[in-house]
Amino acid sequence: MPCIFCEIGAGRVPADIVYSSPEVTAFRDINAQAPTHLLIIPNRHLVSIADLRPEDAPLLANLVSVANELARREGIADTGYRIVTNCGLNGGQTVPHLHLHLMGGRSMGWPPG
Ligand code: DGP
Repeated sequence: MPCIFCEIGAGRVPADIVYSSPEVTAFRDINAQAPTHLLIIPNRHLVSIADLRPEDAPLLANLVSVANELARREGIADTGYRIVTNCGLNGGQTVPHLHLHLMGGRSMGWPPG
């Protein structure tokens, strides 16, 4: 089975894409948990944040920078937002391709469930 997020990043599976570059793609989560809920992925397959190596620091910076820019574009920058990445079973990760969740547009609780 091909990786669904690799397929979305490559444009072979449709998604509501809000940002695309050679390195990063962002699209709306199919199961949104907030008025704004975007997923920001590296186009290159990495299973999770645990896969990042020191030389991937520019990629991580790019992912966060895109998330911050999208927060501005979505109009949630001033009210605040959450950037989350789930890692592995206990982290609640269900899609094994590194992704940042960008969520905003409502007040969020802490700790998360
Ligand atoms: P996580 O549980 O952290 O691995 O989050 C995976 C998220 O991906 C989950 O919120 C639902 C979303 N998702 C899963 N499959 C698809 C898909 O095919 N398209 C889109 N847009 N989102 C998906």
